[in-house]
Amino acid sequence: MAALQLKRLKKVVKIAWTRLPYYRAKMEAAGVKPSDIQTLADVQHLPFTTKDDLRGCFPYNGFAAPLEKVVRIHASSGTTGQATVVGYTRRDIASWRELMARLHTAAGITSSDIVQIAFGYGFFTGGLGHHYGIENVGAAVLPVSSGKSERQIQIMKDYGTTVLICTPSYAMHLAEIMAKTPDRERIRLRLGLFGGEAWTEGMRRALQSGLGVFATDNYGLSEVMGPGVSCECVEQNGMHLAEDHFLAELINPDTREVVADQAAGGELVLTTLTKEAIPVIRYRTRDLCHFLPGDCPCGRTGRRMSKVSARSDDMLIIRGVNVYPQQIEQALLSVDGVAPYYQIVVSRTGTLDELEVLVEVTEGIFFDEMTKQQALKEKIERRMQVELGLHVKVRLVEPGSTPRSEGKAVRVLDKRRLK
Ligand code: DLL
Repeated sequence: MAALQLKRLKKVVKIAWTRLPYYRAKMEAAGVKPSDIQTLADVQHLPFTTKDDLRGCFPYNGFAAPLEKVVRIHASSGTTGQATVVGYTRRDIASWRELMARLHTAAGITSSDIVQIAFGYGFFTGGLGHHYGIENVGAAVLPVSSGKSERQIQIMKDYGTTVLICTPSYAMHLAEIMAKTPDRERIRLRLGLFGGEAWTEGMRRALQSGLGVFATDNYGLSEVMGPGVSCECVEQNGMHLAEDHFLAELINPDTREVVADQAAGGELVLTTLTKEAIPVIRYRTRDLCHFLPGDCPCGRTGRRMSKVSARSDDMLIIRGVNVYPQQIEQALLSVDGVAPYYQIVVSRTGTLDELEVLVEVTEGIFFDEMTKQQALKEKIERRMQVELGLHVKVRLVEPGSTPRSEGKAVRVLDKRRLK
């Protein structure tokens, strides 16, 4: 694998040098040239690529292949600013399809499955990315796309869906609707492949019991391809990286040095090794994770990354304490009686930041007497204090009152930014 990666790395660096002016300028500024790449460790001498670099290439300046070789274009809009455009040559699409089929097979999908894709189809890579992999495995795809949640459930019943693919937050919303559906026994779901956003083990438990599935995680980002960068297998213990297509490093996001202890973790940095249309070198994903030691009992060799614990740019600083939304989710879902629907609200009174979490409770508890509600609220607040080292105000709210997502959930309402 290392020999293959080195061969591919040398090639991609040469291509970037000759065909990507923005990247060549960076290399020249850093004083490195393609011939300096002699070992895999030499990747560390190469400059990073950031989302802003790619935005600056809008729409086609980051393409290393001529447009007539490009057969597909996706884009990631993000919440602010210019979209990042990604292109694929025929070969890129073929590798993507192959990687997706690997992912689906690792998660247990076979040609007998009926797979409902409830990711958005369109510029977002989730829908079409998964679609082609499923076809490659030979299972049947139901290309439903996201939204129209009641209809999603009806389709599951009518078509005998066995696998659901979407974001974990949308899956949670579907679970909620499913709980109220009259003839639930008609639903034959057995697997759930969830990705596109961070989710905790507590959310996995809630999804597995709510939907009656075995749930696995899969990770990717449009800048380097889309889904398919890494995926869990049936061991549910770390995501296998597609190392023949991506070279993965972990860096300390502050010093930008490669971390010595990979098990301790850092920010994931990815270099595409085979992409033709848009090769990306040392892309700073902002996603925090660690690498898992040892081999996976499934028999796949190579490196596994942990679930993504957070995005470095999602970090909230509350009265000097760093808090990630996933830590809040983890603390919350470890308390009995809490439904996995919540919203984080950050506000400022005078100079003081406040963190409030609106937590939906199961119907029984909501209609319980005040003393029981108060006890639960205090229990959650204590758990938050222990886990986050911060006093968090908890407000118990009625079931169904926090926003539901059909794609990626927006968990944080930062009122400080609205002022
Ligand atoms: O979300 C690609 C994708 C689609 C992956 C469907 C998996 C399934 P983007 O819209 O460019 O691409 O967003 C990429 O989403 O940098 C992470 O922050 C986050 N993300 C994606 N998958 C996971 C995951 C797609 N499994 C950004 N766990 C990434 C945690 C994830 N975060």
